[in-house]
Amino acid sequence: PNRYDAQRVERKWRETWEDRRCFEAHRDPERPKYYVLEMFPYPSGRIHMGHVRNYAMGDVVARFKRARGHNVLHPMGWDAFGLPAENAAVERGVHPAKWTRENIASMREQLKQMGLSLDWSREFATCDPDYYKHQQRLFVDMMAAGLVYQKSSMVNWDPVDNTVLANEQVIDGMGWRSGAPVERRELTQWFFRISDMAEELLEALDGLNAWPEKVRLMQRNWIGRSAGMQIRFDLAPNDLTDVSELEIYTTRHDTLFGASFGAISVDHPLAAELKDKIDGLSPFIDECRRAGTSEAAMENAEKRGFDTGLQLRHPFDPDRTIPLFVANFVLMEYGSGAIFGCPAHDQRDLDFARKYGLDVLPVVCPPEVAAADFSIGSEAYVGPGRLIRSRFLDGMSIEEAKAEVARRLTATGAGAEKVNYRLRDWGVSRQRYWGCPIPVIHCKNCGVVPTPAADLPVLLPEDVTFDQPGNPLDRHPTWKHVACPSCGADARRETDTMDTFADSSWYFARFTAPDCDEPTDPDDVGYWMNVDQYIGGVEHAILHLLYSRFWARAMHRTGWLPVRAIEPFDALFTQGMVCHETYRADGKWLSPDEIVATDDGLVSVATGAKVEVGPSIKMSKSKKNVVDPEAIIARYGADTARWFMLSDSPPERDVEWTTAGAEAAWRFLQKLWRLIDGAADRLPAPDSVWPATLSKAASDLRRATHRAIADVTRDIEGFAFNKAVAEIYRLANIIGHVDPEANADIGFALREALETIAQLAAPMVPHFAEEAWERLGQRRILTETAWPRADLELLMEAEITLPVQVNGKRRSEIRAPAEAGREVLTEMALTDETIRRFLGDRAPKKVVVVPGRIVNVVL
Ligand code: ANZ
Ligand code: ZN
Repeated sequence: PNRYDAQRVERKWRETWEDRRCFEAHRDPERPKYYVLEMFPYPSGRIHMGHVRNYAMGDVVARFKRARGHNVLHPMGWDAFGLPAENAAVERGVHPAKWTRENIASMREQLKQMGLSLDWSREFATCDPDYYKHQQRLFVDMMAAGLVYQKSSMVNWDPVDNTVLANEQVIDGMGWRSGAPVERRELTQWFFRISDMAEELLEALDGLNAWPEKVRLMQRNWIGRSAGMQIRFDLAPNDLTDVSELEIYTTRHDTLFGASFGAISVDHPLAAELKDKIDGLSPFIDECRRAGTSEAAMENAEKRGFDTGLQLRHPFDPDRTIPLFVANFVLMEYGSGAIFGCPAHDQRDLDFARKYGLDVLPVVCPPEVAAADFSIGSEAYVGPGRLIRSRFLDGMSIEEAKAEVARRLTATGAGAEKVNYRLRDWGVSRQRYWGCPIPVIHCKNCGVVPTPAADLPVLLPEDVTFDQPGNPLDRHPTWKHVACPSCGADARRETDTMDTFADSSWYFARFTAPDCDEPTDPDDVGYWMNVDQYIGGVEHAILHLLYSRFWARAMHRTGWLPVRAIEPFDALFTQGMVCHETYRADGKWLSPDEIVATDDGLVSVATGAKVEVGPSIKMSKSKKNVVDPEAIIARYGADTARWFMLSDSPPERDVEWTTAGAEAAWRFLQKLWRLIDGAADRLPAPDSVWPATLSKAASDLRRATHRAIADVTRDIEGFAFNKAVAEIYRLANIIGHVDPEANADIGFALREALETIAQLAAPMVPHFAEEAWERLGQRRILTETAWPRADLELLMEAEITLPVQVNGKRRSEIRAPAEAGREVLTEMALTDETIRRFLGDRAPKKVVVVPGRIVNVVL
């Protein structure tokens, strides 16, 4: 018998597919289109097991849909701009373009080894001028549509390197290279007006039924709609400022009588005005700013305030005043950058009040508690209840009190109901080289002038240096000096580049016509969009998907996407992670190939020290628990890697990579090959005419085959790839027990079973399946063959109805496979709804089964 040689077979079929251009997509109005996309990779240099899992899943879908008659688009590209390339330039002196191109070249080779049914003719990288040119065009169009603007905002500033840092370059508040404490600085930056679409982006989530509920929830929380009030507080006269009132935002206006202080953000205009007039305020503000700009940094920082000495008047009681603080926990970008604090009903306010000795005035009393007995200790009360100590609100529920406060304040003009969103506008300016240049020109006469479409792309210059900190574009000797397109005067190019999230916010649309000389082609984008199935990691559940949804809308408004493509991704699947055990010896992490099994257990290859085995966690370089896909493919072939990835756990859950599992997958393919290879020469020729009647053995096999077709089809459609794999194992097992000599007609059923198993396994192990198909004498390649159809009649016959009795009386009936044995029938009878209800918690004494006839439960 021929041993199955994965390396040879896989190379052969990849070449065949490539020669026949099997996976190049073309518009075809005759067939239903299907666009399947996996999140494109960042070209870090090597593919990892997470990629293997992601792309194997996408490939199952693509191959399955193709076999089912869909016109499939399944493209691949590279999310190629970004910081690591620049870091490589700084650290190793290699140009970001060269580093990126080389990484792409090696990762492309690795991906090709996986035998993915990708349309490589559509490949692009986001750093291709031919891609970012169109991104610049979209930016300019978005500017014209009012979706882009400039404003001054805070950035992370490294005071030693004199450079702006991305959030990921700030580690525990320190600059990643300098180690110096990072400061917040104001800088003029570009923004996308995503907050304008907050309501739309929120509402449309309801329609995305084929998205995981948890992702929709994360998006909802990120958008963070909150309905509250904007309320005016007057400032008591003072000699520090002429400002006479302050707008605050609250979602708990019911607690207004519990207010015991007011607070403004350190970035509030009033704080800026008071800064140099009050001793100690300026250093306080500087210190707060040093804590970093990220929301998380502000959330986690200790709550601190500075008493300005100013007083706010209570809106319902001008004689009552509360102190005004400048506080580090009030964000300028949310609401109005000013709050009133109600310590009794907000934990943060309570901590603050305890720290600064402020009043704690409970105004919402929990149900079943007497107002007189109610007091606040170290925990704020945030539950439901009735209003107390609140004059005209007393006795009302929270909702009633909110309505009453809203009514009164609106009537006097002191307040207005307001919806706020947590979602802020998207700052896209990066003071970096390796990104898409923002295509605008600053002219002293004309202001900001967009680069005319005819002058695009604004190319990144190649001759840049990384020997000093800061933005290489900014210090380039000539690049930024241009003539104003509008008046011809000497002008300056924008030296900021776009956040790389912009690059990945519309690539899916570009794949529909990657060579078009405009951003999209109406026919192509109209035919292919939306993406029918998007697959990727849950780590992109918020920003990437939200930004893509925003761009889709922006592209629609600017005419680059047809109406029905406003939501870019019809269905979304988020796969789990790939995990592996961790190993430690001599106090160091060891990789799986630095250890070896001995009689005394696992030891370190280098030192012989005993290895401690840790839990299975996400593969990561820092824990060294990574397995290199290239090594696995070289050893077992791509099919084995794919099969194991798909077989072990449900796709949405984490999977643990083990050597034993990979070997088992390999052995299964070997065994299946022996079955096919051993039988192939003894089977009736393909397409021979079946005998008129079949023996029992042959019909049983047929039934198992068609059951497998029905089940695998259902499982792939439902993203239950592990179950599909299990069905294939089961069918293989049945085939393995068939005696080819049993009957004259068994060969027909056996041929059908073997052909079917090749077809069903093809989405997962495509090279193997092609080889098996060919070995079975088929001339047409499997990739160009339609998916098998289950003969429903065969399956119907296969099910019978059995009566179920309890103590001899008929109580219910079950539908069961005709061949079901005692165990299966017992279980089915006892789990039948009617019988379960009938039995209650009485345990049956015994169950009498006559297979094919009846089940009797004896109590
Ligand atoms: C008074 C109050 C009393 C509040 C109470 C809460 C509980 P969401 O739901 O997220 O919108 N707030 C308003 N603007 C803020 C800002 N710029 N920075 C920090 N906090 C701000 O949160 C709204 C609540 O967060 C508002 O309601 C306000 O505090 C605070 F018992 O007002 B509340
Ligand atoms: Zn000009």
